[in-house]
Parts: sequence; structure tokens; C-alpha cells
Amino acid sequence: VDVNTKKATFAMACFWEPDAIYGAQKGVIRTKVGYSGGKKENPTYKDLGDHTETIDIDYDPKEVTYRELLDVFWKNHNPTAKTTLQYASIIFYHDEEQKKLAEATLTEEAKKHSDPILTKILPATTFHDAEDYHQKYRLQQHPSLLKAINLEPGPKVKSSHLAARLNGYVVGKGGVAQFEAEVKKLGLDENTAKIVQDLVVKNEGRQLVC
Ligand code: MHO
Repeated sequence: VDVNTKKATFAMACFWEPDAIYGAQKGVIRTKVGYSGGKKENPTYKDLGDHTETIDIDYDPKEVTYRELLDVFWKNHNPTAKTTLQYASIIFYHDEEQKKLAEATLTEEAKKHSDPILTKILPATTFHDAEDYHQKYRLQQHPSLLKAINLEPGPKVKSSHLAARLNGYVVGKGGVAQFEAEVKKLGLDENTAKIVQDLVVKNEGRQLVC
């Protein structure tokens, strides 16, 4: 998918579920999960130091606005929950416009909660890619599907648009109507399309806890 993308970067607890949620979001081109916000060099899942589990999104600003991506952020985690730094709620902004929108939506969100919002709004810093087995984690639970789209588990999973979309659809994100509208564009063969469609139908509306 060859379009001019912009970046959005969010931390909203365990990164597997947001990877799926954003992957199936309108206008999202690529996603990857990793560690950000801290100073530790070469963080790993077992030893992430002062970093937080973070999702990095490439989106097409003609198809989805940053504001819409922020709505998804607020709707899909509890920003008042006290967590360890690993699962903290953070909006990493890439420019002043993103910063302003983040602040404005935080103010709106605060009205919906009696507890204080703990979300931090920080400038995006180095994003350290997580290990390959964390990328498109939901999709990787379906090795035959990865094979059917000619993707081996490994670094390519990170940059694949198709993998980002399917990682959402296999757990029902995006929903049946959107999948049916998009399936031709995804270029799946008939058999694979049917397998994914059945998963969307089965899982639509389901919320997974990591
Ligand atoms: N309970 C999950 C959390 C994973 S999330 C990527 C696990 O450790 O298996 O932190």
C-alpha cells in the first residue's frame, strides 16, 4: 500500500489488543508493537526497564483523522487505572497539532470519570520494536493463515499491511460489514477469505484481555 502516511503512537496497556484494534481501523496502513518512553537501550519484553508497551501506527490521513485514532485510544482502555510503567497510558505526539488534540480530548475524557486521568502526553521518542513473536500476536495464533498469505513468522509481519488488517479481523475487530466491503481489496483467495470471514463473524464484539 503506497500512500503518504503519518504516525500515531500510543501506550494503552498490553500491546497485543491495541495492535488488533488499530490494525482493523479504517485508514490504518501498518502497525507495530514495541517499547518506548524510557531511556534503557535495547529493551526486551523480559527486561524493558523504564519503557512502556507501545503501539506505533502508520495511517493515511486522507482516510482517518488523528482525532478518530484518539477516540479509539480513549474508548479501548481505562485511563484512570493505576498500572506499572510497563502498562501505562501514554499518548506520544509527533507534532504540535497532535499534542493539542491529545490535550483537548484528555480534557473531554476527564468529564466522564470521577477518578483522575493518569494518561501522560509526551513527545514521541525512540521506539524500540518488540520481539517478532509479539508482532500481530493474534494473527500469529493462526499459523496456517500466515502461511496462506505467504508470510512466515518473522520481521516481514511487522511491515505487512495485510497482516495488520488480518490481525484485527481474526479477533473480530472491524466487524463483518467492514470486512465484506474490504475483502476484495485485500486480495485473499476464496478459501482464505472464507476462513477469515468465519472468524470475524464468530468474534465480532468480543473483547480480549491480554
Ligand atoms: N499476560 C500476558 C501479557 C502479555 S502483554 C504483551 C503474558 O505475559 O502472557 O504484556
